[in-house]
Amino acid sequence: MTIRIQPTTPFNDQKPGTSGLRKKVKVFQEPGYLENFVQACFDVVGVPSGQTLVVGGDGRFFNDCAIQTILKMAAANGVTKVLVGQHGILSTPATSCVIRKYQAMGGFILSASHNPAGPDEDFGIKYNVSNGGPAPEGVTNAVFAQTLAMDHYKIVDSADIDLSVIGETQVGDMLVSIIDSVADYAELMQSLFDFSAIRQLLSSEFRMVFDAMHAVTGPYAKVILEEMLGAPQGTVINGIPLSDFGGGHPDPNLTYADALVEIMYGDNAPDFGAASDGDGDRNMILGNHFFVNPSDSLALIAANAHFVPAYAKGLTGVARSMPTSGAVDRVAEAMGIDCYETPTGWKFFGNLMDAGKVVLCGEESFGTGSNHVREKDGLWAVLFWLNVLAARKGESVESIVLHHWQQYGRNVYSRHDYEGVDATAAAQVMDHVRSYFERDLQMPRLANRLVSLWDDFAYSDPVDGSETTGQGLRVLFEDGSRIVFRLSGTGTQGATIRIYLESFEADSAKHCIDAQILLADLIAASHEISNLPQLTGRDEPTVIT
Ligand code: G16
Repeated sequence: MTIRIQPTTPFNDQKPGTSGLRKKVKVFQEPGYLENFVQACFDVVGVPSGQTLVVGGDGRFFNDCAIQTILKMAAANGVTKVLVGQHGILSTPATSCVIRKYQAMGGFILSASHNPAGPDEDFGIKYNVSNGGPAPEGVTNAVFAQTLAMDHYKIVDSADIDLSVIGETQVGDMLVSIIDSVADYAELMQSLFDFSAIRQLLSSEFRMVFDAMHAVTGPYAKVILEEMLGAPQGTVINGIPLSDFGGGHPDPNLTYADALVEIMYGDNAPDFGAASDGDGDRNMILGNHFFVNPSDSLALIAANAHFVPAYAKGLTGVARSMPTSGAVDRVAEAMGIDCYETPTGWKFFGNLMDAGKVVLCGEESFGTGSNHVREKDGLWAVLFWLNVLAARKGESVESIVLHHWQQYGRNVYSRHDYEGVDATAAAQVMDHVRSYFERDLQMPRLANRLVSLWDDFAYSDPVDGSETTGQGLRVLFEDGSRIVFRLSGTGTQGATIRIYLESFEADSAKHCIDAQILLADLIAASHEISNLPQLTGRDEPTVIT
């Protein structure tokens, strides 16, 4: 095996965002761009001898090319064995599952999640560590520093391998094992949930539809829902992964999952609808003419965990990202367990799960998961809901949510996204919020409420003591309401401003009122504090959740 030491020069824009490095495909196709990042990861994490690496992605355009390059670089960097999903396909939670099951050193996940795919769209890469979770900030910061100092990368000159055939082959001295993309993950799901109860539910009058949005979850959903659980053929729609996701935007929300929304809000709608995103870690849950807000979904999952075999013995604790509503906090309080508040990004849950402090985690951004892997997990959430629906025989999704609100009160919640905003204008919006509060020591009254605190959220990891600052501007009101302003860390074009709005409604007579109506005064206040309409020229959010 001949290792080629290829001279290179650094790129200065390889700082990983909320979840890895995401750029346009064209950027990744620049000579050395992918290679520099991969080499920086190997340089930082090191490659002890005898180690296994996992590589897979969501099947988007450039997935297979990137895998061939990574394999040649892994061989040159001394990796002993690589596990690759067949056709280069591994969902993000499945990658986490495989890393953990085979005690691999870590893995590369090739995905830009829900961002559109194709030659002119987005690509992404992130490194997950040996616990199966995204590399923590200490590692991603070190990788970024290393990318700024790159002068060479290592690669072997060998032919591309066939990713379509399950079996073993060699790249240089390194063994490559092409594995079934679904089997390990499906087996894990079977070990967590009451499959026979779900099978019974799916063979009854109950009707469901799962929209894989032409992204990675299709093959997983087909095997698990249709083959293992006996849901009728056709339950999974848009189930074939396409390299451009069929031209769609596989972000499971009310705007982009419009095909599913149409079915679930149409005549003769099914009882249950769900969708997952590009790489299979997000989920959206719908009932017949009913949307479950992701923050509520997390709270409901926690409150109903006793129905699910793997969680029936109780939860040690739960965690949510800061912008996620406090609905799960109320459940945790009632259960007498800890609830942690972390910055946005699944990587912040890893330490808490490894230390046994939390079992369930979730985010407002359609992410829910547990300590079964170290990523959020779209199909897991769908199976959790199905298990709960099977156990609470005959109850609809809507009735389960309304009962939950009756018991705990409703954390009325919404997120307003302003996508593709000019980056300078977005920075001005954030500055305007800061200066609004900095100009006066007195806390103002807004939306008929007294502001009790404003800050830029900072987090001190209770396990390793690491500090993370600048995680979102919070405006907290005396009555528990909140407005949070954050810039997204996952976009590739301009900036995305996210405004998170939350208030609490104890009166069940008001629980059915639309969140946008209940939050109208906070929405108006958010514009007043930030001057967003004037600074960005936008009257309406791009996406409302
Ligand atoms: C990623 C992260 C999540 C985060 C989400 C949104 O999800 O893993 O933790 O909540 O992005 O982040 P932002 O608000 O910075 O855009 P995914 O599904 O894109 O990998």
